[in-house]
Amino acid sequence: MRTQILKLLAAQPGTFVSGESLIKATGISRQGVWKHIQALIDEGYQITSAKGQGYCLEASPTDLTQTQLETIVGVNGLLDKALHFETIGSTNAYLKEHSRKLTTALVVSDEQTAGRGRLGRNWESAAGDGLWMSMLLRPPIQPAKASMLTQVVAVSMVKALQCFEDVRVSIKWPNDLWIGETKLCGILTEMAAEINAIEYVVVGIGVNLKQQSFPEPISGVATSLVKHTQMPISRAQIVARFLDYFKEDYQQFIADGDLSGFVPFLNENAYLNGHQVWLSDRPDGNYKALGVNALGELQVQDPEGNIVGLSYGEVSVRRKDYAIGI
Ligand code: BTX
Repeated sequence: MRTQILKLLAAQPGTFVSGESLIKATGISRQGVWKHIQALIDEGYQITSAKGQGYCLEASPTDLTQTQLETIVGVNGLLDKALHFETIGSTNAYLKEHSRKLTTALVVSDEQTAGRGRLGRNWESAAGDGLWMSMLLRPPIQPAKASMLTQVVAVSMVKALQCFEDVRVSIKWPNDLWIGETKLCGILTEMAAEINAIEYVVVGIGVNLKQQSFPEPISGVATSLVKHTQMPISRAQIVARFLDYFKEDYQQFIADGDLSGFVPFLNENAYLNGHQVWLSDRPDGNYKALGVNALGELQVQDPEGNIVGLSYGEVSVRRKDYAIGI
C-alpha cells in the first residue's frame, strides 16, 4: 500500500496530489493514507502536505544519514547499533575488527575501497552507487548451520526488493541475486566460531542500485536496479524494508534450526532450478539443478539420474545455457 501511494506521488513529482485521489486509488481511509505518508517521511522522503491540496513528493532520499539509519534500526529492534560511513575499506572487515566492542550491529557505507566477495574476490562498491552493508549477528546455532544465513538474507532481500513491482529478482544459489541473466547483489557470510559455538557471524550484502555501467571484467554480467525500474530508489527504504523482513525471517530460522520454512520461497524464486548446470569440480558432467533443500544444499541430478546435494562453498555453479555466469 505504501508503495502504491509512493508510486502515485512519484508519478507527479513536485506537484500536489489530492488526498481524495489517494483515498480513491488505494481504497483506504484518510487516516490510513496519512499513516503511510508519515511512514514514507520516516524513510527519508520529503513530502509536504497542504490543506485542500494534498501531498507533494519534493525529494526522494538520495543519501542515508547516521540519524536515519539509527531510526530505522531502532524502530526495527533486531540489532543494537547502527553505523553509517561515507567511506570504509569493507563493511564486513569493519565489523570483524570491532566485533569485541559490539553485540549486534548494522554498518552501511556510501563507498567501499576494498569491498570483498568470496575467496578474497573484489566487490566493486563505488561511492553512492549501491547499498553496501553488513550485519553483525550472534545466532544461537551450531557453526555448521551459519552458511544457511546467506539464504535467509537472500530471501529477505528478495522480499524487500519486491516493492519494485516492475523488477523480478531471483536467487542464484548460494549467494547472489540476479535480474534476468545479470548479477544485482552478492552476499558474503563470514564467521568466527569454536567447534561447538558461534562467536559471531557477519553477513555482508552488496546491492547495485544506480550504476549506468560497470568496469571490465564485470561489465557484461553486473546490473543495477536503476536499469530495470521506473520507481524512485531509496537506500533508506530498502534497508528499512529488508530489516523488517529479516527480523521475522531470522527469528523463524533460529526457531526452526534449518531452512524448512524457506524452501518453497527459495525454490519459487530460484535462478538455477530446472536448468542444466556447470559444476566447477565436475566440468564434464551433465547435471540438472532440481532445487534447494532444508539444509540449504542445492540438489542436482547427475548423468546417471542420481540426486546429489551440493553444499555451500563446495563448488561453483552456473547455468549451461548462459556461459558467462560468475
Ligand atoms: P562473489 O565471490 O560471489 O562474487 C564476486 C564476483 O562478482 C567478482 O569476482 C566479480 O566477478 C563480480 N563482481 C564484483 N563486483 C560486482 C558488483 N558490484 N556487481 C556484480 N558483480 C560484481 C559476492 O561474492 C559477495 C559480495 C558481497 C559484497 C558485500 S558489500 C558489503 C560487504 N562488505 C564487503 O566487503 N563485502 C560485502
